[in-house]
Amino acid sequence: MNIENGLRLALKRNEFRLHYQPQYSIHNNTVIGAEALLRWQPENSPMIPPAKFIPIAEDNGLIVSIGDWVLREACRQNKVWHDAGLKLLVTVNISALQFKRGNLLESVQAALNDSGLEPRYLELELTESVLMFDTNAVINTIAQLRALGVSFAIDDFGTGYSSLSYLKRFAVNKLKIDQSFIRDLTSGKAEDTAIVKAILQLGDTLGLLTLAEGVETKEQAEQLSLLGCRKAQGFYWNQPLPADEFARLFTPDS
Ligand code: G
Ligand code: G
Ligand code: MN
Ligand code: NA
Repeated sequence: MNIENGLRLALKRNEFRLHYQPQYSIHNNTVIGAEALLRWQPENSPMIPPAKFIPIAEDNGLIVSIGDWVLREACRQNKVWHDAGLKLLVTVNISALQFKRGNLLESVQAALNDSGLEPRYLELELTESVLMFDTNAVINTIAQLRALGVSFAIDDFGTGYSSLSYLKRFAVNKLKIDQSFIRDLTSGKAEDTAIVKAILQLGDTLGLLTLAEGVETKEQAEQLSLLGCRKAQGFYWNQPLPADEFARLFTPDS
């Protein structure tokens, strides 16, 4: 079966899973959140990575119903963690088509209502592709969801074309510094340090939170801390983990 046909059946067959990458407060090394990352495990075949199937789902429109499932599952799981005393933010990646074709406001409201998760524990990650079209519709949807208490992050910040103008138009809460800037932070190249500093300062000035993505080494984490960056995620701490492994981070001896 090809990927497209398989994708059509995958929701019905319950073949999607979410993995969760912990997000840390750097200065005290505590987990403050979890980025939900979609995984597809077709029966009797190897896992298909998101880079292989998300672009196809975006092309054929399936990302709208898959995205609804992701929202519901992330909220459901986070409510379970909350009820167990783990009060974390869960962050969910949103595709442009979910704004365009789906009704994101209704989808998010349904996921929150049905799970019982408080809206302030859900954050939506938007990329430039979302922010690039139908500005007014996106601005309105963001405003309505913000009014509910849901927060927004710009993903992969610093890549793409006109990120700075977005900050004026879209009422987001957080900038996720793209991993490409973190990679060379400790290699002695002045440029990446300067860019990371500039993004952190921009966040401070505009009252936006900042989080560094793709931290892979202790040196990078320390350097970020010195630069005043307070939040981060990356392989240095953890890969994206299945929900049960994620929860075990908090009860290491079980
Ligand atoms: O873990 P990684 O290989 O998980 O993810 C690869 C890419 O797929 C990333 O760009 C990530 O943002 C995207 N991605 C992962 N999960 C989702 C999802 O639920 N929805 C959308 N739209 N993109 C996702
Ligand atoms: O596009 P987005 O930022 O949502 O995608 C996150 C992607 O980055 C996922 O594929 C995730 O697995 C990957 N990722 C997370 N931490 C690291 C890291 O430290 N290094 C690298 N190379 N990739 C990472
Ligand atoms: Mn992301
Ligand atoms: Na990113």
